Amino acid sequence: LFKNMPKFYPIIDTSIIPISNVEETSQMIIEGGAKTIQLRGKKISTRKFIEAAKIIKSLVKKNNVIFIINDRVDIAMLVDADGIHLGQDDLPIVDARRILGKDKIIGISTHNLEEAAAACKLGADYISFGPIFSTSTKKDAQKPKGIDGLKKVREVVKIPIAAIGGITLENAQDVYRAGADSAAVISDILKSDDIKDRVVKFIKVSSS
Ligand code: 3NM
Repeated sequence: LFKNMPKFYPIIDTSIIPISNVEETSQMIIEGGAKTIQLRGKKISTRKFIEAAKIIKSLVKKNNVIFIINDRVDIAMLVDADGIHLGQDDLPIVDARRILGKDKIIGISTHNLEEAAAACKLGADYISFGPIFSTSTKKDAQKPKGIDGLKKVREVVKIPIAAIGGITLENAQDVYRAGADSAAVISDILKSDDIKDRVVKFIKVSSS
């Protein structure tokens, strides 16, 4: 289980931030007070993914920030990340667990009650659920599930839930009220003119 999952879960997506900005962006996110960071690189080369992962690892290590890598179990092992985040079409949870062992965090994206229940049964440490609101970041995202969709999942899922998809500073409070343990955010952070300040504000909302 992802115990004490941070309530704010920023994701550095290399389709929005070029590799050359990964270091500065991570630094801003950490200085803003985030306690976890995920690296997501859907279309970059393996070499570039590794480069970005090593940059973030060196920063999180100094700052006691939890580091989760999207999809690439091999790269998570290589840089000794704290865990991975899997998609429904990525490595199955059970196989990822066999490779990573019991001490690494394994999260998985879910989009309905069935996927959420299966994730729990298979030993995920947390799930993400979404998209809550409409998003243009994930091109193949499903129809928004809304706050009501989130509440329904909350009713049946005991493990931590990170709400994702279209979450902004303005609507973050709504996902916490609906029972999300965490709010996972890409564009509202990465497209901000002042990333550090935006993170500070998110953390303020998450702890109010
Ligand atoms: N996964 P933003 S929605 C990466 O529904 C991702 O599983 C989703 O980006 C899901 O915060 C999404 O910019 C995109 O909306 C989140």
